[in-house]
Amino acid sequence: MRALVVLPTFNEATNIDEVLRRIRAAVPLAEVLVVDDGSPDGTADMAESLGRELGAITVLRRAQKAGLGSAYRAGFTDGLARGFDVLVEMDADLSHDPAALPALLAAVEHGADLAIGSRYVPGGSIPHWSWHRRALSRWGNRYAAGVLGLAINDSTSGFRAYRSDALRRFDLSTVRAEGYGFQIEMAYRVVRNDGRVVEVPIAFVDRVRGTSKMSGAIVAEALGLVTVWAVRDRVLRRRG
Ligand SMILES: Nc1nc2c(ncn2[C@@H]2O[C@H](COP(=O)(O)OP(=O)(O)O)[C@@H](O)[C@H]2O)c(=O)[nH]1
Ligand SMILES: [Mg+2]
Repeated sequence: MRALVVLPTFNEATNIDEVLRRIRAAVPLAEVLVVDDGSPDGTADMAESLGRELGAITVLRRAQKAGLGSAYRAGFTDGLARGFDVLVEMDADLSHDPAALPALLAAVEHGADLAIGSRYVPGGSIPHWSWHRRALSRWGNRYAAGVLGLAINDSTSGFRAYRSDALRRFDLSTVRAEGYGFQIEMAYRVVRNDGRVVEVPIAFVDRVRGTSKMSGAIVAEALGLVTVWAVRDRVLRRRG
């Protein structure tokens, strides 16, 4: 299966070299699409020059920072148009170990429509997190799964592989969320279109270099949207 790894970047100049080399080493046949939102630190130029050295790396340059969800929507639209069979989501900050890519791709090859790199299945872990960060993430996940009726332990994980045909069953441009909400919304759409989700254990490590772009507002967006979807879909079901 032809796979495209979509890598959104904003100011990842300290990580882009290592992450691209490790992706190439882990999955030599996969192509990479870096979606950069005008990083002032020159990430896009570095990615392009690495592309000339390593091959099969393209850079989608967007004018300004427009959010993670919007970067993935643009990257997936491009990957679907170019006919890739599998589209991969991963962070560029090395929190997601490229060595886990073969297991995610194998899960899709064996029939999953969405393979999620999961921290909350046996074998998964988050070695560096404090108990309160862990609790927020764990209970956020339980809340989303509970109200949306999703049998997924880690629907906020951003390390995952989609079968392209599963994404063709709905209109990507109608997916609205940006941060963790985007991950939940995409999983929810796949499930509601009869897609099969498989969770593959991963260890999620904190970034060592560069800074996080996530914020409390993004957590609030996710919780708010999950509640809105749950209420909306309950009302729609009741109306038949
Ligand atoms: N293109 C693009 N990439 C982004 C944006 N926000 C975050 N990213 C990238 O998305 C990935 C995850 O972001 P990060 O800040 O590490 O989030 P965290 O892991 O939840 O703290 C990283 O590769 C970021 O560079 C954005 O607005 N546009
Ligand atoms: Mg990160």
